[in-house]
Amino acid sequence: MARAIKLAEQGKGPTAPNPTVGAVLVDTSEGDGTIVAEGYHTRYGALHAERECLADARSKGVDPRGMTMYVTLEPCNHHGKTPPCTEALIEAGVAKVVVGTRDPNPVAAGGVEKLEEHGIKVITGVLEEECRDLIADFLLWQSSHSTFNIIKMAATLDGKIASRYLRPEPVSSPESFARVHELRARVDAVVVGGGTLRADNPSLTCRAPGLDPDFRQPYAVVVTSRLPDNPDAYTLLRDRPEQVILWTTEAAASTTLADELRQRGTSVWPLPGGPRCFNLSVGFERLRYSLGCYTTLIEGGGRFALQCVAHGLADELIHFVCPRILGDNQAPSSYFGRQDVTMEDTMDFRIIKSERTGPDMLLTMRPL
Ligand code: AOF
Ligand code: ZN
Repeated sequence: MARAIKLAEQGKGPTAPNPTVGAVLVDTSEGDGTIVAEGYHTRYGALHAERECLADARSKGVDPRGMTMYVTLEPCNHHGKTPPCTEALIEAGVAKVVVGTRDPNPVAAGGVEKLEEHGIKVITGVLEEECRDLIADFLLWQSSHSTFNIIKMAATLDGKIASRYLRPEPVSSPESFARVHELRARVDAVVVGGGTLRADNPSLTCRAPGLDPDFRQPYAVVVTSRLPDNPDAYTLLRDRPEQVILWTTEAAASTTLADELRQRGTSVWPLPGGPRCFNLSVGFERLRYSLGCYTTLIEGGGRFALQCVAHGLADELIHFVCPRILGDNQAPSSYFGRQDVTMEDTMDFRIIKSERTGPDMLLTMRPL
């Protein structure tokens, strides 16, 4: 199942809003068995993991009859964009199916019962928590149709994301940077606060190697009560104005400056609430409904990130811990903006993955 999860992770991004699913076929005729075929759901509308895995078996001349399939999600039992996976498994003569977690989509569910009716042995709930973590975006989508928002942070050991001079200097290692670009390749929008625009003048593009020729860069969203009156000074607004969305106050959105920015192709969206208390969920909803965004990457700064967490808008935290100490309390922290809080008021997370990226540590977390 762990291997099936690894395979599934490769589909993150292009499968949205479908789940990422992985499957392996195991020949158990000897010992604990060996993996003889693999597959995963590669993109929305494509073959499901089980059918990919069976096709892999066929291409290798492997007969799945009597074998065991491990699949991270309950095989579907419906005619969607593809025919039911249950039918493929029954026809192939698979003897046993091990399922990570049940499908929360009522339309597709029921695969377990269907397989059992056809005499296939089914075991469910293997590495269930990991399999549910794998599809947290799909679970959210099924329950609320909201965007899945990931906060990315890179901070020193003392939690600093820049020096007090706010220069665009790297905090994390080149290996961590490479991971950020992989992340940007699989999200639909990158969201930053106005401070980050002004301090870093970022491009917010994905520059991962080996991008498809038709790769579309994620939209860039900047949240600011002060609209930029010198757009040519900013890489984003100069190079790809039509992919930039400015979230601002209702007052700022109805100025001539806003209209000038719109004439250059940039979108200016008013958000209810004032500066520092924007109703951000209105913006995320509009990203979803107007632009078809499923996943967003929030890339700072610390005040904006805290607002997102405080409003329950952060679904995942990706935090690079860089083994360096700045030691200056005037330098901005990864999360700030609250006052009068005690340890009873912390916002708490669960670490679902920890790994090394060069000299740094990368923690992936979900809100508790
Ligand atoms: C599986 N294996 O690999 C996936 C499943 O429109 P369709 O035909 O692609 O069906 C999408 C639904 O099927 C999706 O909402 C989810 O319930 C299930 N996804 N099921 O057996 C897979 N991706
Ligand atoms: Zn299926």
